[in-house]
Amino acid sequence: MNKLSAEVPDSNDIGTSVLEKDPELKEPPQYQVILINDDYTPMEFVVYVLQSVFNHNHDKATEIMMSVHTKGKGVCGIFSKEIAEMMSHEVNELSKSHHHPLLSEIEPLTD
Ligand code: TYC
Repeated sequence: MNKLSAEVPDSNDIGTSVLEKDPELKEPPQYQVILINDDYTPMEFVVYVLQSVFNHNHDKATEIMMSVHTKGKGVCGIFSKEIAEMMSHEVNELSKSHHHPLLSEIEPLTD
């Protein structure tokens, strides 16, 4: 096979990427961990959770907390399904152990 022909796709390859052809080569699905607003959890506790669970710095944690506070929901991070489930569970348990109603959930990321 010469150099040129190697660069020309077969006719049945046109319009089909490698990722579309073989499901085993697809990127794993990603999940968003969503924080939900409530009227009772102290703002500082939400900032603490965002720093300790998601490793956000104080400024970023405050920005996410204020966005959730004003909009009702917000994204804390994007992970594989297993990691997102673990992070969300950690938030919910931490919140429960401090007797706050703060809740998170996971949502598949659609692109
Ligand atoms: N709304 C809460 C308050 O006014 C703060 C808060 C922010 C609670 C984000 C939950 O996910 C949350 N104290």
